[in-house]
Amino acid sequence: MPKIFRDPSFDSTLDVLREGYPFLYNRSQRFDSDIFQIRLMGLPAICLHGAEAAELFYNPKLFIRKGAVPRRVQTTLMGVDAIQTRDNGEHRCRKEMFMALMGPASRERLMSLLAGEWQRYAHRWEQLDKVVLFREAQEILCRAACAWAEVPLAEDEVSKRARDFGDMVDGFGGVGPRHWRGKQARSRGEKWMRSIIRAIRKGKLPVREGSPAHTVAWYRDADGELLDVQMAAIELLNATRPIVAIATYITFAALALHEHPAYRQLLRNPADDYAEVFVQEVRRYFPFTPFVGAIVREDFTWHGFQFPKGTMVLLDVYGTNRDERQWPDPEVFWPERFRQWQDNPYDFIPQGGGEYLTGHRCAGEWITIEAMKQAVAFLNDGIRYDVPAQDLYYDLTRMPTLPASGFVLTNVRATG
Ligand code: PAM
Repeated sequence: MPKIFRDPSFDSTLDVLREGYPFLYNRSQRFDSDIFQIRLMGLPAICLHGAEAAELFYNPKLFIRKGAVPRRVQTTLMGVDAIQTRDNGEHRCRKEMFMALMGPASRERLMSLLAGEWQRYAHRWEQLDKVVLFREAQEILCRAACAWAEVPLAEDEVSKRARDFGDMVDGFGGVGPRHWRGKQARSRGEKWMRSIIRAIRKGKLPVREGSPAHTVAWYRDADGELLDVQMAAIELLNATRPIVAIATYITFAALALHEHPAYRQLLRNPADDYAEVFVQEVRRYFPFTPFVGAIVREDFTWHGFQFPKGTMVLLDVYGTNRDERQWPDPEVFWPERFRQWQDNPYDFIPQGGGEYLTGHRCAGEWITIEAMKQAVAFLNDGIRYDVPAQDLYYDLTRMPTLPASGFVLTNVRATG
């Protein structure tokens, strides 16, 4: 029986933080293998890379999520015991609730709210000396996400709530102050959402049936019970915060437009949906999620390698999106590569792979793609702007990462 190659390092926890996104990718290349083992926080972890391994990882019969998400990620990004950590019928039932919010009419409503906000902000930006796109996009997305979810948001709360959503995301790979900021943002966010859930259930806050706030507040879990107020608050954050997180991809899309201005013309061709391949390449090329984890459900073997029950398994998201077998010249930004892509749910996994309903693939992936296409069209044609000298470097050892300046625009003129 073949043995899984072990990284000679005694424990890799510090190396993960030191190397950041390419940690697993570096090793899969160094060991020339799609599977190897490390020790992480003192425990063995089997690491997987590439499409074939992703297909294994996303088989819900072989893996569970309970116990796979570090507590520090739950207390900042996702919420403790939220859908991302659930399995079996419990996960399926809750995922149906999230997917019910992702239908065409609901997505269209969100996109139309977003379109209005981009227009409004464009006129505001004309009065400003400079605009930090990342921060402004977070506010725009926060306003639209709350309006879409029917979560009331007073004008004087907007920047604070947008910042809190952002800090929850920013906390997932942070230690020290960044982690604490993420935790505090989550505490405030959960308190806010608890008050909304209570108000809806007491009939004090009227919300439309089918809206995200109504759906979460009145959702009955697999056991037929309403979620407790805290869990409902966590899941309402899970329906809204990831929309604000799209600001990261929008900022990277602005960077791509800046670094490859030739695409501006191609994006204007009405006969071609070039925006689709452009935003897919942004999601492939620029880093967001470094890896995801799961736990082996029962002993099994794969290609003769043993996976003992209870072992932590990590899937290399960053490296799978630059696997040369599927993505030749992975370090070249080249949207046309997506013309040939066969929609394989395992070789391109920026927001997870596999199935939406039965698996842990991000429910908001379609929203992400549509919001990015809209933002790219807006940056290309909705405004004119200058990009002054600034620090556009994004540090791969920081998770999540972003161009250091947040992408500054000056001399903004709205075209509409
Ligand atoms: C959201 O949920 O708001 C969308 C953004 C999610 C992106 C990151 C997902 C990260 C998942 C696991 C990360 C573990 C990394 C730990 C690094 C030390």
